[in-house]
Amino acid sequence: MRITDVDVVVTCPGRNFVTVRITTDEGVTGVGDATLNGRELAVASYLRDHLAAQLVGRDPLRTDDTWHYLYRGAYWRRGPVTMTAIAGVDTALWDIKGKVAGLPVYQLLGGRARDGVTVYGHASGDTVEAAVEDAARFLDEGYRAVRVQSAIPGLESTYGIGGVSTAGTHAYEPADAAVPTENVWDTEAYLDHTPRLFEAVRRELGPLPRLLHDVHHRLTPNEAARLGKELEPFHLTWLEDPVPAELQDGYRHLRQHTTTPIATGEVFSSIYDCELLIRERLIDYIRTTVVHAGGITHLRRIFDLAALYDVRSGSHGATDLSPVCLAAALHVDTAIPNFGLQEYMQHTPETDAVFPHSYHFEDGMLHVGEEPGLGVDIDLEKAAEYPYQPASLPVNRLRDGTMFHW
Ligand code: CS2
Ligand code: MG
Repeated sequence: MRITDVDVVVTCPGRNFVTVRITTDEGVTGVGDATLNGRELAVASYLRDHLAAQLVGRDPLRTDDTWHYLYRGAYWRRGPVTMTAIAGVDTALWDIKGKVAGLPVYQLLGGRARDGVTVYGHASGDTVEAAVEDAARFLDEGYRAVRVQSAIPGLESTYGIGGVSTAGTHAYEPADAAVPTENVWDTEAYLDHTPRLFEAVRRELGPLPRLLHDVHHRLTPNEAARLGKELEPFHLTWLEDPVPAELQDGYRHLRQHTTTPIATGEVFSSIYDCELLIRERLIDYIRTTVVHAGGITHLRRIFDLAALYDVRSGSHGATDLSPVCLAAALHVDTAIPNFGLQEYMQHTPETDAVFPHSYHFEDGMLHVGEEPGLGVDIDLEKAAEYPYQPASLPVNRLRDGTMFHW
């Protein structure tokens, strides 16, 4: 069997997605997500202009050799653009492998290790009361875990609150989408408010629901240690991205001061970005994803390393990761021994129509389909109805205008 065509489809059903579609000489096709929010065209060009010609003629079943061919062959290794491009190709090849084998991909990854994939939803609110109410709604819908974010008094906008599309992710304002909107941030206001949010959530919802919170890279290690300590009475399942992840030494300080579980990794693109955090048990959950960490081939290596150190998976699953990524993630989540949680922000109906899939939500869990491959595809006609729209994520400044972390 040989690869004959590598197509890169950019479509924007409410937000941009990049999909790799690989065709073989025996007519088998596979799809892979290659979306990098706000930098989509960089990945599309990497695939179209630098990888496609190298892939035609290759044996699609040689997934490991192809992965190393693209990783070692790039010379300029790692980074989100390179690893997202490799991820798109790798995921499409695993889809083909499953179809050729006549098995759902999780069967090729060790078989079913659990009945379903426990997910968490995103509760939020402009006030603490609204956030508590929203969290209760998710629990009523059967979710067994919920992330809770609320607006910060005195701040016009806060990550994860308001200004979001119906899909619950970051709305694009087409008028100025090419230029990021600027938000204002105040760390002290956030640190003062957040313990009160979780005090209210636990008072109203009780001690059992699994609660998560995303700091979104905005604290120093000492500020994060303070927040972690103040949240200890509320027993979070995880505090996410407490500090920017470049200087990982900061996690040692954090770990010395709080038992609040830590999750990070959605911005990581390789095992080398998280090896120290895992090996020193500085985190409890690793959030790397199929689409941004080199595909199924590399992600399973990260999770296998994590399993050695009792670190569990907690893959990112915002709506800027397409249903193709989510379907692939669910196959990995279904098979690995150290599964923790899977993020699940529901895509819009338009997105689901562009990416027909067989996974489904039931009883607080997502369940993969049993058909050969990943159980997801791209409807090329529908995708063509939604041309690319320039879009970028917001940026953050402090009240004095200092450029900060978004
Ligand atoms: C967030 C994401 O879901 C999360 O945990 O960190 O929504 C993140 O902001 C976006 O995926 C960025 O594109
Ligand atoms: Mg996050």
